[in-house]
Amino acid sequence: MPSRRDLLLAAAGGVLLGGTARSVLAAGAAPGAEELGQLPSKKLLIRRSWRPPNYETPLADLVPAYTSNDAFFVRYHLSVIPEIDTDTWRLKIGGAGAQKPLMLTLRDLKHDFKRVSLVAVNQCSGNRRGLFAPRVPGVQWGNGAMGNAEWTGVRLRDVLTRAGIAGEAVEVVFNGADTPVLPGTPDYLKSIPIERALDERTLIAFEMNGRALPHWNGAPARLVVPGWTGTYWVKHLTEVRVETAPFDGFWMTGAYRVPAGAFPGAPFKTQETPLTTPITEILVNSLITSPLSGARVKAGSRVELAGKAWDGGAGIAAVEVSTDGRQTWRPATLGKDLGRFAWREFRYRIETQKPGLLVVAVRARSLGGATQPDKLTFNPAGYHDNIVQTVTLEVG
Ligand SMILES: Nc1nc2c(c(=O)[nH]1)N[C@H]1C(S)=C(S)[C@@H](COP(=O)(O)O)O[C@H]1N2
Ligand SMILES: [Mo]
Repeated sequence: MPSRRDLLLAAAGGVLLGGTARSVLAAGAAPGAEELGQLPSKKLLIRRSWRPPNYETPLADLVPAYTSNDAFFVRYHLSVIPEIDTDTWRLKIGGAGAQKPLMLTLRDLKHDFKRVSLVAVNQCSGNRRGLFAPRVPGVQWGNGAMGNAEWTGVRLRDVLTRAGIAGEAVEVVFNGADTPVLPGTPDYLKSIPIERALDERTLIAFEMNGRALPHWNGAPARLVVPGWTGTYWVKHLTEVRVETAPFDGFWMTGAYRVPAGAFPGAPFKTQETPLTTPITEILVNSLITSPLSGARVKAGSRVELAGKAWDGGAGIAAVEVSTDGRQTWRPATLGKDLGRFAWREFRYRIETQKPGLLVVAVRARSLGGATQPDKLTFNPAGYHDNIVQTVTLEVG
């Protein structure tokens, strides 16, 4: 059997990455509990799979306003992930809808276009899939396949404009440097509608929280599609293609789709079928970061509830808390507005009364009027779990 380190190196495309791979069980972990693991230059994260590397951010690391680069979740579909030499890296811009195909170095990208920064949540479509009942296949993510960061780069629009966009362009396709181990596995390519590609907030980013992108989060440059789920945020970009026909790659037609009409969100017209449509925007959602469910608190005491709320870019209007079985709701205090694609911190002071179990429910509302549902809309891929969040306290 290969050792874990061998697997890690294989996952890194055979490139020696330095640093050690280690894995430990969380202290006092019960059988079946979350296993922690470490990728080079990352801190201990919750390991969901080794190969490809899928690592989730622990709840404690989702407390700060910005998720730190070394704690940010890592999601890959393919296991050959080369470490890219920034000096020889090239980004190719072409496709049937590009009139003047071009090739950019990292230097060109950084110096020839206007630099832009924005704060946005990167959330995997399958975040919380592991909480689905009945269980659905796929990486069994808990709450941490997401994070909030400041992304810095250039507008995709500016780069495409230089390549000359044909009037017939319908989609833009992105490829990254990672490849499958077996030739039968489809390479990871994604497309977005031309309108989304030309949106001024769609970026080719080379920095995260003011530092160069970490290897595992897409160095040297990745796509950032604020408000859309992480699947479109292609890492280790190598090629951008302006296309005049809908892209029919597996990761568009065979994955990351939801039943037609089941969820709100921006349409993706050129990829719709009568039965399914690509997942697009992040739905309004919240996460309670403290207290933890099961916490023991004294009757007649005060407990600070805290967490984050976010959506696909309308922005957060309110977060409401119920301590009486969802009959009455009171507003939480919102923290600093970091931008409409960022998450928003919230706080609420709970006054505990009689001993017993106290269920605290939290729901966010967006400026677009959307709110979190009580019940999960089941879908076979386990996406869009944005139901009302709860913690249960033991008041004694
Ligand atoms: N090249 C490449 N880019 C990719 C992926 C991938 O497998 N390969 N996965 C996507 C998915 S599904 C998600 S959720 C995000 C996760 O971003 P992160 O790993 O930086 O957290 O990357 C996206 N970009
Ligand atoms: Mo994802």
